Amino acid sequence: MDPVKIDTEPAQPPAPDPFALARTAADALRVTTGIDSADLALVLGSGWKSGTDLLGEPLASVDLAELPGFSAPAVAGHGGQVLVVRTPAGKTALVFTGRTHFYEEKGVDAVVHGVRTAAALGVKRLVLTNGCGGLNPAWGPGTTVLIRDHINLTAASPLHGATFVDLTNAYSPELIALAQGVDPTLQTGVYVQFRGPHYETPAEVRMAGIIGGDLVGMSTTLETIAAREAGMEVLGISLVTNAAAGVTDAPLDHSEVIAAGQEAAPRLARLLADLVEVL
Ligand code: 8IG
Repeated sequence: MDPVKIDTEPAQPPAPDPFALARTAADALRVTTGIDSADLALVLGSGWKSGTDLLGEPLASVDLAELPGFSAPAVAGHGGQVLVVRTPAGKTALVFTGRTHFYEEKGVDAVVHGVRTAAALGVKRLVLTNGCGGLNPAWGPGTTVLIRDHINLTAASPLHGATFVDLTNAYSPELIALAQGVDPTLQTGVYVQFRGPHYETPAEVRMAGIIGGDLVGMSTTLETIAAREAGMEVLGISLVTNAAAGVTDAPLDHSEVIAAGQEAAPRLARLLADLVEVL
């Protein structure tokens, strides 16, 4: 008997190499902005958009959606440009006013595409900011905390194949010291990334504390891993926009997050401006 013929699906096109895609995006940025390379990159998370205000001389602004491999932001209150800024210290900084989150289900390569694009432009120092929930009741909404280490609970990695990247000093002790030189009141904490987009249950927040976490959020750790693979130094800064679930009796809502960011805005802009002067 003849073997049964099965109508097979057409073969999937090969997945694009994420590093090649980042080089393409870097080239597009060179063409549209006129820069050849950059020294620093900043990623502005929830509440941090005012961080562009005092950084230096704006040279260019490009919608991320117009660059290869990027897409428009998914969340109200999240931005979607990359700015090129000349800092007072004469450095060229890329400022991403939005990011792709893991919960958007575009894949981990999409989450770290901005980091890889920055690396392709020669960036050596990366500042990752976020808005997050705080476990420490003393860290009320508006508190900024330097990330000293992370726990990645997404069960995902941006690395492909047997790429064994050391994360011992994932958050540069040298950059933490520089930041504390700018603001000696800055404390450090361990950031725990959950997948989201739901906030945690109180039991999950208690677990995060038991395993060593101080902050809970939905970003940053995958970007840090990709940055370390690329050899960049990372400074992570969290804005506590809300007490994590169960830390107080109050329920969480997104408008509270936005309000905390607006209230903290001038202080965050000052902090980032002071930071880029020493980075
Ligand atoms: I802003 O409480 C912000 N982002 N996972 N939990 C998590 N992410 C957050 C939170 C929070 N607040």
